Amino acid sequence: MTVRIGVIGTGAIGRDHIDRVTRRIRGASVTAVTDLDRALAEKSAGEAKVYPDGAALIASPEVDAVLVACSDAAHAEHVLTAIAAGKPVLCEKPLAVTPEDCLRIMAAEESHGSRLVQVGFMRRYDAGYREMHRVISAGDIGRPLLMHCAHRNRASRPDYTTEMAVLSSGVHEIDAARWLLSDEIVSTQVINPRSTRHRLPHLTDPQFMLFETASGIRIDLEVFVNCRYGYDIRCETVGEEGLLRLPDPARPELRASARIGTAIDQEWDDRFSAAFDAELQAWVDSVPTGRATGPSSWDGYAATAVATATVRAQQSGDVEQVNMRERPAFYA
Ligand code: ISE
Repeated sequence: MTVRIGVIGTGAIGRDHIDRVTRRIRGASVTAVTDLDRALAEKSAGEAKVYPDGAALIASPEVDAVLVACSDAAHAEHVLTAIAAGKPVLCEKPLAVTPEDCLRIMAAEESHGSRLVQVGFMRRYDAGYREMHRVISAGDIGRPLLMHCAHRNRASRPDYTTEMAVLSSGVHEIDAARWLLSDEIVSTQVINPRSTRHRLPHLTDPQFMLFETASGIRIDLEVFVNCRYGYDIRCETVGEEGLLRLPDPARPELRASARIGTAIDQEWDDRFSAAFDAELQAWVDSVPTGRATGPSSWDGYAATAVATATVRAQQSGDVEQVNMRERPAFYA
């Protein structure tokens, strides 16, 4: 079976996914695209048909599965429409911008009766993160006590805001930490060091976030989106019996001019290209089975609940509690 995919949103990540499905993913093709900017959709469409909006694309008999890659605020609406149509959906992170919308998605999915939604937390498909997950789950570092993370971007776009450091960037580490530690984050705090002179005046950068999990593990996360030197993602877990560190991507070592060096990725799509491929392939493979396998709506909800509390913490300067529902048996 060739899975016929409809892509909603043809901005940077949408175009990246169209290219990926067209050139590298087995068993799928892009048959439909849409974007608020029709000219942009037409430019990215290739062989695919351009639809006037997300609802028309989802309803099309030429679409088996939906990939939501539009602006964050529109995710929930399209995911709910896809669930109502009984179509599998891969939604870029975040699942929705409010916990309430995530809960609506969970309720709709539960009434449908099986998992239809996969959330685009693609770090879970990165080889280094997967190995960390395996080692922690095997108990090789004993009980985890601490986690140190950093999320660094070379430079932020002019429309990037202080809140986006949590909602758009830090949310990746929030999900990765929950997944690696099999634990939920219960409280959050944000501390701001001196800001870099390489930021725009509206932005607080870098930021230092501190999380605590239900079992008492402490996680610190530096989000620094104008670090200048590259796209650098770090994660280190300290356990009772040992320490585990996310490997840097394998790059050859260059020895020249009396120095030793390796290249540093400059953008997210270089650093996580293989992870995105694996994520998309896993999603496409799951479509004919009728049951999504990757990060679930529950994971999307939990990440948004923590992110929302962290935005509160940015504003209050206090430790904020994360108010989360119990995990429904449906997502066990
Ligand atoms: C962007 O949305 C991403 O997902 C990137 O991985 C992240 O590094 C960047 O800061 C976000 O804005």
